[in-house]
Amino acid sequence: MFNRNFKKVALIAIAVFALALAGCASDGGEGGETGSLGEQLDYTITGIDAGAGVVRSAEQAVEDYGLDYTVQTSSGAAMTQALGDAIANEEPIIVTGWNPHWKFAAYDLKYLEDPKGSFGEAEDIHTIARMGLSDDMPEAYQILDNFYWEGSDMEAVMIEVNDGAEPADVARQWVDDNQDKVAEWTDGVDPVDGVEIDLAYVAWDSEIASTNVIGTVLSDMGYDVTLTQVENGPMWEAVASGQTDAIVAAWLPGTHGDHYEKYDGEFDDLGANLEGARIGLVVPAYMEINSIEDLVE
Ligand code: PBE
Repeated sequence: MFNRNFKKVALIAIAVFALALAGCASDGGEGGETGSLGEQLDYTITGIDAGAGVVRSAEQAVEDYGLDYTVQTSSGAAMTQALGDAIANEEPIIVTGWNPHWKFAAYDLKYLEDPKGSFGEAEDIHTIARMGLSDDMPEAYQILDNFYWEGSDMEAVMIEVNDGAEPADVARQWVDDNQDKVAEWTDGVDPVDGVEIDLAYVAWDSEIASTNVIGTVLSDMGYDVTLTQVENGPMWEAVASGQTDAIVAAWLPGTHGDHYEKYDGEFDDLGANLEGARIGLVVPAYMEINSIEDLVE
């Protein structure tokens, strides 16, 4: 008798406890998940390499908007992996993003509005040569100075690389398929015979694309081309000190503005090779937030 009553009470207690738990879970739940958006995201913005300008700008945004978030650094590849995984599971995610980038063709994404301007305005990507390159390698200098393409060109290369092809092979194919553009870059320039040239770059998908393409063009003109992969800070230091001959990966005026100022006068800015680039916080289109301000709790 006592035993039966005890069982009944215990069952009721469990039922009440379970109901209370369910009530808590639905409280403030978003998209069927539990907790606030910040809790679901573990207050994390998925960043890329620590040296990237977009990571620095994201940290600036955390400060400007007074967010409780931290920017987790990793790599461009880890970021796109996390983005793909989140989208496959329809989970929320916030990444440090930029375009040109293949992710906008692969997924339905949006930039979060940035009313405080932490990420700056539209950016251009510049070609920067070391001091003295114009005298030492006038042919390469001329080609680098002429190098200019569209975001859609860069994205076409990035998409193929993301599909698994070797960057050098994709660049080869792009150069073969776009001889009209390449002819403008090499117009009136004489070929050379095995002169060594070094281009430094960071392993961002966009810069893997551009550096391989211009490297292929220089190689076709007779240069013995080395592509040296480094981090962002060392890339700027290398072109300022003359350790590398040129970079085509300078995002200006905002993203790499600090490096530009630091080494101003120690390099030769050849101007934009691509216009209308952008950086910011990027989320899947299915997320309900539209502005960085929506992350303030
Ligand atoms: N990026 C791609 C770089 C520049 C090119 C936006 C990741 C950066 O943030 O420094």
